[in-house]
Amino acid sequence: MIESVEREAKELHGLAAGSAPERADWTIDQGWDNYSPAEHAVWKVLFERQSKLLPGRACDEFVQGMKNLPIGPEQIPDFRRLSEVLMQRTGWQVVAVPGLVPDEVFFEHLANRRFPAGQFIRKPHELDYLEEPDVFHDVFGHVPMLMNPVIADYIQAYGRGGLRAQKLGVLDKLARVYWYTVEFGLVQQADGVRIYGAGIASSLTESIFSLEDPSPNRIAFDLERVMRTRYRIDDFQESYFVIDGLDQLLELAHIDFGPFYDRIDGQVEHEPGTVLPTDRVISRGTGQYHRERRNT
Ligand code: HBI
Ligand code: FE
Repeated sequence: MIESVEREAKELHGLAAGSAPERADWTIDQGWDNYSPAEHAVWKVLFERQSKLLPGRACDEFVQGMKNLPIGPEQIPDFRRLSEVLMQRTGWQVVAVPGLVPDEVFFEHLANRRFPAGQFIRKPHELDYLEEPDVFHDVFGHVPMLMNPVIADYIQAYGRGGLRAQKLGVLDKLARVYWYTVEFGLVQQADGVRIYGAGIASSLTESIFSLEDPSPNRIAFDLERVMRTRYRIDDFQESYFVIDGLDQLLELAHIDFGPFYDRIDGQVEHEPGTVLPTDRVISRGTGQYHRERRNT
């Protein structure tokens, strides 16, 4: 997946290999006035069903961030208004892109505290299906967390780290850290394990699966362990990694990943569902969900 993002991004947006998008940074105008009532209605369906699910499941920081943003059920949010609020809180902006963008374009935006958000919204018949990130995933899932100063710094560090990891040829390792934190991370709170990953927070089915289903493993986050663990892009995760609190990401934003890349170079990689003797297991999954999927 990683190697092919540039080609994939161009294919998805009808650009011939070798041709360039209108702007070099792939941004487009959100064109907020052009969303149709039907598109706002899709947002409303998604917003309402997620808002009903997330109390007691999303972490406190997510709920707090959402509360302080101009995001509501009636309309697809206007990126200009989101950016005004975000800029004051954490110095971030939201910019519109057509969907997936090439890795280095993505990293360059993050390194400059610009969050590229898909401009389009999924069609009514594909509410639970996404080939690339749309405005619901990006805005509902990611933007509330960007109101938190720790996440704000962590995602910027990921952008900088991505540009470096590309040069070192270890992007696959770094991408796993992003995947298992920013996209599919869980966090231990005083009152239980909660969601902070945007891929979960923006998904009806995975919000429930990740926390309540007996099938997946829930394992304490460990950087080296996660760097060595493959992930699934086409289905629920087989393992979720749980941080002790968002401050754990603060450390990750500041440490040098270089020695970790050196240490794991050439070591075996772990399958998504593997549990290791060295893992601190929070709940060991039955694996039933993915076993049944493989058998049908
Ligand atoms: N583009 N819009 C968008 N959103 C992403 O999350 C994204 C991307 N391009 C590349 C990418 N993610 C990943 O392949 C990197 O994080 C490794
Ligand atoms: Fe995402």
